[in-house]
Amino acid sequence: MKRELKPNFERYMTALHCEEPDRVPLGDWHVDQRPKDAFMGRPVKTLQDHVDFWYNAGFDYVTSSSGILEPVRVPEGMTVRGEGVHTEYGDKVSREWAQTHEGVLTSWEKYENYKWPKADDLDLSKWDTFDKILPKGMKAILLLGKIYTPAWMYMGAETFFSALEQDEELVAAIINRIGEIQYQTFMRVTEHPCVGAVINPDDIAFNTGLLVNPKYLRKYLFPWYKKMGKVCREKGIGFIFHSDGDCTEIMDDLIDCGFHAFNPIQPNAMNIVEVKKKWGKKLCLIGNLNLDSTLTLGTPEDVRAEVYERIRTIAPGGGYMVSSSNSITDYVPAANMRALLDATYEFGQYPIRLEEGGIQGKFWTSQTKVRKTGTTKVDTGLDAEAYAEALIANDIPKTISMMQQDIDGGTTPQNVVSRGLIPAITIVGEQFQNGQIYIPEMMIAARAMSATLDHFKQKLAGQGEAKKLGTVVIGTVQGDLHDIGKNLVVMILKGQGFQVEDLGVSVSAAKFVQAVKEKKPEILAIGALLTTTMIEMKNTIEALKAAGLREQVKVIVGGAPVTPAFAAQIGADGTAYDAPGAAKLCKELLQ
Ligand code: B1M
Repeated sequence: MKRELKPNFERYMTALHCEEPDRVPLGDWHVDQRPKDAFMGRPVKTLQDHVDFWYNAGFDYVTSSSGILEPVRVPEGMTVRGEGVHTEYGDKVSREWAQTHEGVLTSWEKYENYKWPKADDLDLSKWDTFDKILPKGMKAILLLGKIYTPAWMYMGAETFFSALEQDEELVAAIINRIGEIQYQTFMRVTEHPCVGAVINPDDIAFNTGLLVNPKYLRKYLFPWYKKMGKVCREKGIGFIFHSDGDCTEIMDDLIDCGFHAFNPIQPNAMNIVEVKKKWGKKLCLIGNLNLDSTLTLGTPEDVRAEVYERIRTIAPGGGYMVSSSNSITDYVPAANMRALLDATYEFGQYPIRLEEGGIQGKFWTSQTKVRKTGTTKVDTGLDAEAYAEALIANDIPKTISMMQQDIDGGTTPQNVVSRGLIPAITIVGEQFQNGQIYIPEMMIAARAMSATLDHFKQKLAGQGEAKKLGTVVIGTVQGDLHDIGKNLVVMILKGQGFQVEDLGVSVSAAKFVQAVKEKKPEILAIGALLTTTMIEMKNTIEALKAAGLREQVKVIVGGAPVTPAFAAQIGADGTAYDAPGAAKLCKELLQ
């Protein structure tokens, strides 16, 4: 489709103010290298090349990080490298990401001795260039302001989660240090006349809710956002918040921080129609085009149909921009990206008068998870609820003394575990599923349980080694480096009495097969968080079949994009939506 390219950042600002511009603007904040190159038909390398891409693709802006190097980056030696697979661009896409277990800032001593970057040392010269080279009507959008994400990356996710509950002051100090550096950089860059808006990409949520209790966000994070929001409002520039996942709990806080817009409204985490009803008059919505399915697995016609539907339902009245539900990744086919751009121009002219069912195409509507309520009450003769409370509070001495009392009262150590501690960790899991507690509390409870079991190791061994439920070999598939969820599954499985062999991230089908041969597990648990890597689950099952091992092991698959239909289609024995569900499923499969 031939589109008339007339960038006009006023259009973007009008949408940010929740009003109707001349047409619905495009709103993506990041496009990976491969789709950029494919769109331009040449490598996009220089600053001018990047500007050319954003201009020719039909955006009213170019986005950019602050400098050649980010002010706060994942420190040297803390990254792992993995391969992205199954892009349509042929070659393998290598990615580097922060490790989650152990960071570089894990103690006060390390914090004090760390050589922090200074805003003064940054090379911000590209902003002088933008001032000169941006085409008429275009502005630059600064990508800066994340504080929560670098904080956990510096500490390692697991250290960060436990420190929040156990050394809150250290987390506060790290967040403030990062906040200060980000703020100073933000102040320097926003002096440039080319800056039209700031997007703060700080992921604080996942599919079913916030990663941590919002009380911490309100205490340590939002004051920094608010400071930046005030400056943006005073300068008349846009301020946009990007976080994946379900942010329902803090939407009012975002308005209070001064954000004009919220992105990307992931369809399987938040229902955009509901979000529009509740907050659409105060927050412009940018996003919702399904990266899990339509953009990655659908056809250009499907993408066109989804853009049509989003514009039809969300754009009337203003305050909407079309964008993917994360970013245009390497595994979005070039034709699908083009369909998104073209359809936004085709259907986005105001006033919007699109009929329901106006065009055909298969697209995936919002399927958000409905939270469970309540916890299951089981009378085991021991006070499982009190155990659960002590575990969540990380009160190991209390759990130990409760266990000792129950043993003294005549229950065998084995039975205290099966009737007290295991039901307790099940309650903890249900509280997490209900949204009563967050990841740190669940993780701490799982660790407190293993410390308690450790304490009674000899007594349990005296009765014959505590019988393990079975062995689970687990890992994240090749090309996928997400492991926070998988690590939670490991902890809960261990808490429930499974022997767990964790193969880590980016595990090839061959490595899974080898582990099944060597460890002879009852269950193989395979995780993936990327649509493009889910296919590796199927490949692993096929490899097990080829090695003649499929009948010897039950296979479960899981992770945010995995559905029961997908699990059945690839021949898995089951799937679970979350970590407590995975443990329940493993138990069921062994019966
Ligand atoms: Co990424 N990321 N990420 N990311 N990231 C997602 C997953 C995404 C959904 C965000 C979005 O669309 N808005 C999206 C994937 C979309 C898709 O393909 N369907 C995405 C993308 C696109 C990417 C990159 C491609 C971004 C880019 O480069 N353009 C890139 C890929 C890197 C790679 O793997 N090759 C990338 C990178 C990263 C970070 C490194 C920055 C970081 C990962 C750090 C790490 O894990 N070491 C990260 C994060 C943190 C996320 C989000 C924000 C949060 C994931 C998380 O840790 N959640 C995520 C957004 C989201 O989930 N909505 C997103 C907390 C965790 C407890 O939940 O993992 O869902 P979860 O686990 C749950 C359940 O799923 C279940 O139990 C857990 C809870 O009890 N579960 C299982 C998990 N594994 C299971 C296994 C089972 C059973 C249940 O049985 C085997």
